[in-house]
Amino acid sequence: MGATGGIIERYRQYLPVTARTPLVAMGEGNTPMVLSRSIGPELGCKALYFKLEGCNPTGSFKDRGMAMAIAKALEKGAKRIICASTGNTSASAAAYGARYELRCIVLVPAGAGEVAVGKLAQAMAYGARVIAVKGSFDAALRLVREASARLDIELVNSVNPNRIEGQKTGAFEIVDDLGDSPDLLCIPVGNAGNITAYWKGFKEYWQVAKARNLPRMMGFQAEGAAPIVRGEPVELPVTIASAIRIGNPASWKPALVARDESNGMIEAVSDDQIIDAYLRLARSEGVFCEPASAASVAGLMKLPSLGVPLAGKTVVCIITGNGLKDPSTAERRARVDFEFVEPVLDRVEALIGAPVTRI
Ligand code: AN7
Repeated sequence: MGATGGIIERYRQYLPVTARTPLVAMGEGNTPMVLSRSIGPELGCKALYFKLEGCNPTGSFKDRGMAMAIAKALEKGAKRIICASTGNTSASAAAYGARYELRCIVLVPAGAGEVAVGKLAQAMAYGARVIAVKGSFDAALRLVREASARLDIELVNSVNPNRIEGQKTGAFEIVDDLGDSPDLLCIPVGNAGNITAYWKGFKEYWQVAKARNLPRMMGFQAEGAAPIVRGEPVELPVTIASAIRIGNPASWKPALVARDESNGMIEAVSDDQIIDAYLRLARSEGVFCEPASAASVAGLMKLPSLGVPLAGKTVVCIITGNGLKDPSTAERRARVDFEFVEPVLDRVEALIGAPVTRI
């Protein structure tokens, strides 16, 4: 693999790669599987892993699918790309657009707090044209679907099948690392592209006997933005996890297929449960993710109460995005005040000199 090798080169035999497909890459994929030291043992899991998708080049899992979508866009000679986004898709599209000289247009919901500041800053730094739609993500997605059909602009949302193709490589990596599928895969669900992609990946590896088993797909939506759980679109979705504040997921049907074929479930977690999991991940595992990503762990911690046994199970939680994307949530929710001190050793010692009794 080249120095910037990524998922296309590594998994090209499983991807829609032709002799004319450029090997788009900037180091996406091959993300760490970190063994849980606290939450997994407490739940009685045989092993719980966090797959750190925040280690991708723009800080989220979107880079896997974006690399593939950009490669196919270049192959067919596209000059412009467009997407709607709650933040991470726009950051990823903007980065690959910049690197491969595609003009990038992103439509984001305009309301305050709709998109985390780190993601907007990224998209703007990469030089994307950022247009704030006075409406929801769902309205923005409807607009870009219509605009890309009418204008000559490549749509790079996950309704583009190449996005799903790229993102399924996350499942391949898990099986390559573990030697088989886990018993359970826990994943946040927003527009539902990623749960669709992972299920496709697990099934494809199983079909070629790279895996003996298939996981149960456990998807989690935020309570105030849980259309799949409720069985109807949510007009005004609300949740602190802005990445998954989506009321009418584009991949609704394939997500139901993933759930049902795998004997899985799609359930809701409250914002309090998301924040508890978010802080627990940071404080007991050293994993700083964005709130939407913590929905996978919040969901896992809820499974015993839903009657799903975890004892002896191998579980993977997809940690979809880096915590630095959304610093204001940590600032507001961590509720830890600074302590101030005079620049004098005695004063510092008075604060921190007591022996440590527990770590
Ligand atoms: C961190 O960027 O939809 O269910 O426009 O950023 O595949 O949508 C982001 C989604 C989970 C949900 N975790 O994945 C967007 C966008 C993070 C995310 C999801 C998103 P899907």
